[in-house]
Amino acid sequence: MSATDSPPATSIPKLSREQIEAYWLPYTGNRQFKDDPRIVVQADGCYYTDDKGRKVFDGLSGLWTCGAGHNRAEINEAVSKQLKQLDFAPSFQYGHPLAFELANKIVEVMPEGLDHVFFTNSGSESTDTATKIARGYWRQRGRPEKTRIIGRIKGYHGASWGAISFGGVGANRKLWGQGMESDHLPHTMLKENTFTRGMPGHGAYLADDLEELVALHDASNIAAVIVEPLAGSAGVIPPPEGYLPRLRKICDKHNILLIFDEVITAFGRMGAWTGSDAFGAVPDIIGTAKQLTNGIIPMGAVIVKGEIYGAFMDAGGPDYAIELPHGYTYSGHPVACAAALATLDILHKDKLIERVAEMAPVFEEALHSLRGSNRYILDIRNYGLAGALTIEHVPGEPALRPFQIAMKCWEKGFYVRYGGDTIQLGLPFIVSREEIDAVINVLGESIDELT
Ligand code: PXG
Repeated sequence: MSATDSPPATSIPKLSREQIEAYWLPYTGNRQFKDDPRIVVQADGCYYTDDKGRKVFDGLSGLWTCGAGHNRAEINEAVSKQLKQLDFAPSFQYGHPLAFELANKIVEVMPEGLDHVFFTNSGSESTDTATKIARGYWRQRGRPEKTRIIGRIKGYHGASWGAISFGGVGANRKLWGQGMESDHLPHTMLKENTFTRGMPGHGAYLADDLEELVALHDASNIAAVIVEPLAGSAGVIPPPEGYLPRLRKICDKHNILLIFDEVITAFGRMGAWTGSDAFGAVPDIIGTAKQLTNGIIPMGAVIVKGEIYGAFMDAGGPDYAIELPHGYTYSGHPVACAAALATLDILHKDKLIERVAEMAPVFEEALHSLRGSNRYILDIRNYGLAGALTIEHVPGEPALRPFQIAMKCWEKGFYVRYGGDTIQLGLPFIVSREEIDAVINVLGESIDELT
């Protein structure tokens, strides 16, 4: 892999306690962190360098973002070239060439029929946009009462008011309550599926719960169902075989739009361009972010079927009128477009989607080798280059052991994600067999060291 040389990390001054205090970190235990900060100062390939000069393996590709590896020369060059060419362009009422080029390149790798792209800056904005488009679609089609969004328990769709409502993470609602009308399908983690490799065999029937929710709310009040094809931050929950096609069928039967939140699954992590491709079901709307720019510039994209785009155009009034009163100052930012184009180019040129598919069985074998030999592992799940362990709770403290395990890994030079009662891995697409073995060994050792 070619990477540009990066400057030495030694020139970075150490942060004082006061400097550490001013920053309120997101989704972080700030008090613990500030007592024992974990600071990274440099990244290259599959590795970070921390402020003590240690090399740390990146076991989550940043935050599921940097599959092509850090410090990719092609992306860096595209970004710096773009900064000199056109550093910003207004996206309301004006355009620039890269946004059109990127929209076309994205459509090329999306399932057939999803052929219009709306740009956002994050996963939260993508799911907000997708659900707003779904509600707006029904209004434009003369069905204004179709407003409710059905999510799934354990689903994570971001931090916006909408996403904490149709998302299924209790902790996100504890402080803020429910922001919009929604309801939830059951999650698909079943006892009989524990330690399944890849897609579990049981649970397609759980899609039928949508029929129950239709009976409760009536389809006339439901705009859309939103699910992650593979639930990521809940702890890597691959869909049961047949589940997503069944959900698609029930949505069709009741005229409910189906949205896939592909913020983690799009652009390669599943060993396919999308989760839709990997799992054999085509939604009406796909939301993406993260891997689109290899994480280096914030950007997301929402891709919709022509029929949905058409509904807004048909109902748009005079042709100078705005059909969708929605957008962001930084939608289609030229520098983000340059980063995304270079990223897609790398994914194609280096055959990274194929590489994920090739390395997935190696990762699966290594991850599942932890079964039995280590205490506290209640389940192991994986698909593509995503995997997770469920860790037995300390009574009343489900998140304690995963935190302790991740800290031990960090001390040993490995960054893994801890969340709830899970440990998650989202390996870089360029990971080697040796690196897979190394991260799994360290994970096993760290679990064994727990008291
Ligand atoms: N949808 C999905 C499926 C996500 O995973 C979002 C939306 C929100 O994206 P933004 O860009 O607004 O943060 C996410 C974000 C983890 C982890 O460890 C997952 C996310 C973020 C940070 C950590 O699993 N997902």
